[in-house]
This record gives sequence, C-alpha cells and structure tokens, in this order.
Amino acid sequence: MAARDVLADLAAKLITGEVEVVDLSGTLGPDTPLLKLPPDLAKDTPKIEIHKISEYDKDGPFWAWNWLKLGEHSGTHFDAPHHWITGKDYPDGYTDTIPVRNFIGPVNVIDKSAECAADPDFLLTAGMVREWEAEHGEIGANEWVVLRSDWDRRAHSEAEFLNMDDKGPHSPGPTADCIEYLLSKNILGWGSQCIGTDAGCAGGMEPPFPAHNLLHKANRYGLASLANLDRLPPKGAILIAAPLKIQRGTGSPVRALALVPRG
Ligand code: 23J
Ligand code: MN
Repeated sequence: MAARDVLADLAAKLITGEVEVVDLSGTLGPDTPLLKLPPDLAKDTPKIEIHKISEYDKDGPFWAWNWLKLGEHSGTHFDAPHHWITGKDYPDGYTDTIPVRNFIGPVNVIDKSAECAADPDFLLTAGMVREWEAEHGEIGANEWVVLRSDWDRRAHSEAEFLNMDDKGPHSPGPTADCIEYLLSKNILGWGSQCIGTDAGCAGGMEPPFPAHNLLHKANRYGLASLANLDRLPPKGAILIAAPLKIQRGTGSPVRALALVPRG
C-alpha cells in the first residue's frame, strides 16, 4: 500500500461514524475537583480561575478572550515522569521533551465499575489484571491501561469525587504489584477516572503512591480524571492524550480522545 493510502480507510470511517471519536475529558473550570493533600505535608494546587480579558467591549471591541490560572495537575490531566522524584532525571521526562509518539496508543479498559460502586476503596491487583487478560487478550507493549471505575459520575461534586472522611480520601486505584505487573508488559502508561493515578489510600502503601512512584521511575506516564470510559470497549480503541508543551512541565490538562470502532 502506498504511504499516502495508509490512513484513507480511517479517514473514511471517521466521516461515516464507523470510527467514533469519544471525549475522555471533563470540563475545566472553577468547580473542577482538585487534589487536597494533608495541610501539614504540602501545598495544594490552586482553584482554576478563568479571567475575561474582553468580550466585544471597551477592552476589546471585536474579540473575546480569557486568561487562566491553572495548575498543571488539574482536571483530566497527564502526569509526566518529572512529576515524581523517582522520575526526576529523565531528559525526555518533561511535557516539552516526551516523544510525541507516546501521546497515542491502543487502550485496554479494565471495567471494575460495579466493584468500585460497592467499595470505594477497591484496589486492582496483578491477579485481577491476569484474569482480565485471560478473558480479553494480552496487554501489549506501548499500550495504555485504564481502570474503569465510573468515578466521572461524581465529578459534578468535589466532595463526592474526593470522598474524604476523617480517615482520608476513599477512591479506587492500583496496588503496587498491579503497576509492577503492567510495567513488566512495557505499557505506555496507566490511567484512572479518580483525582490521581493512585488510590485514595495510596499514601500508606509500600512504596507510597505506587502508581506515581513506579510508573515515573520507569519513564512512563499517568492519566487522571478520565471521563466516559463506559463508552469504550475492553480492547480495540486508540487513546490520544497530548499534554501542552509546557517548558520543563511536570504534567498538563489534556483533551483526551478515544477512536472507537463501531459495528
Ligand atoms: C502531588 C502529590 C501527590 C499526588 C499528586 C500530586 C497527584 O495525584 C497528581 O495529580 O499527580 S497523589
Ligand atoms: Mn497529576
């Protein structure tokens, strides 16, 4: 096949809808849920602000535009290796140096939404991933793996999304052995529908925050606050998630998209 024809079938199917484009991002704004760390430990990322510069008025008669106050790790976002101390020394571990080829890959969707509804502290283990592979097929190198928890249904309320009580946050995530197993398969990265890539209780795990610790140690990536994973098949979709090219950035909000074959 001629090089120029390789994408012709895809282009035709995008037009007919045989390949659907699914929006995997939530809306960014002042009500977007943001991570709350223990106040004694650390500083939090600030609330998102959208400031009007002009809207067809004295400050700009024919044009509308805004400026933003926006933390890198806000809303649906990408975690770069330099985000964590274990990944701090990779020259290609910043938002402006990661090879763009890594912003697109096949996605494996592990549906544990029923389990997460029954238990907000649900943890995905390596054994569960192996069982999923036995049913749906093996996870391949350079593929994304995402946990479907349907946590996006809570994103309208920060309180519901973070799900904090006096013991801390309660939200699902992976165990350390789960991330180790996925890294043994050479995945591109791991994604969650919760506030971060780790479970709410992950500060008490060994190592603390194993998704962050182990993924970024391996120069791999994270995706957080993904939406609409209920619209994806277990296998067969392609995920596109390109962070802004922030200079030495540690992460970035993304408009995450999935290409999904229909019929
Ligand atoms: C900073 C400190 C701890 C965590 C995080 C950020 C995230 O989840 C994040 O957005 O990467 S756990
Ligand atoms: Mn992050």
